[in-house]
Amino acid sequence: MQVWIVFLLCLGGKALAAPATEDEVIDEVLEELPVGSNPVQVETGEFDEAIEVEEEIPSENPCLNHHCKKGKVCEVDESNTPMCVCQDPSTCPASTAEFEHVCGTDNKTYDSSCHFFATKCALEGTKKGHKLHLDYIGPCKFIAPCIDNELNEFPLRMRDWLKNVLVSLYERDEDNNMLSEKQKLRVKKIFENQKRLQAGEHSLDLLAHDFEKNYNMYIFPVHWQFGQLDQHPIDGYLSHTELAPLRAPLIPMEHCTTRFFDQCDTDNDKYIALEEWAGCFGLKEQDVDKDLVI
Ligand SMILES: [Ca+2]
Ligand SMILES: [Ca+2]
Repeated sequence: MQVWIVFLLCLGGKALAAPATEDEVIDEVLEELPVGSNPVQVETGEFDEAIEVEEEIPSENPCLNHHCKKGKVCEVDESNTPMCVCQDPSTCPASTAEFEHVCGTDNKTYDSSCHFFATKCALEGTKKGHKLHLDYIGPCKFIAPCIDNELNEFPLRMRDWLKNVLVSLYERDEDNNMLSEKQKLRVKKIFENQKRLQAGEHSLDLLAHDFEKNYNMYIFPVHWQFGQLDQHPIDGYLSHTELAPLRAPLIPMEHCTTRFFDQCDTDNDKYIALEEWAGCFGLKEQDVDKDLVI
């Protein structure tokens, strides 16, 4: 989660920018997204702490330690066994501001992501439910069509942005351990490179030129981002849900987002494989390296 917060804070930059005032707002909303945190980690953490107190305070509610995915809540059956059932949308807290609304792929505005996931859960097993995804954060609005020229510009800015996000993570990451030692070494090389294009607004020509000249600098950031998203499960493919933390806040600001990620999926199987992802960002086939993702 922390990574994502920092990641989105970087959205405050010029390229791929969110208005500064929206940054915190997006962070808050993003916490509600299904794939921003790793439930396995959360459960492990809770378990560690529970070891000492377990005998003194026996858990009477079996739901206390029973994790349900977004849109579901825990209930116990007659034999006191916990199970996850669809949440009634009317039990979701009412939104207090417009930024809490989300737009579904059905082009309907939902009051909050809680309302969205509860609605999706009720449609589970149906074709409609299968097709319904959280499209973006904020109420549904008109998004201008992305024309070919704009589509070509998108990866240029996005790639530069990924590199800058990673460098700023490295700069701030003295004790946070958001990057592994191995990752730090890789980013250190980028950080210390005198020829590095500093974060800021650059012309598309300059970005294109830098990519050509300093191509190697971009290889790791593109892989790193893939690894950040490929979490549920870690299988070398990004589902729509896995892509959501990146896609959902970006769409209202960058109208080419949807088209860009759609065309990444070259074999049209609804998943973006590492090879497809790397190709989308202009990496050469021989530079796709699964080991860089971990
Ligand atoms: Ca995956
Ligand atoms: Ca694919």
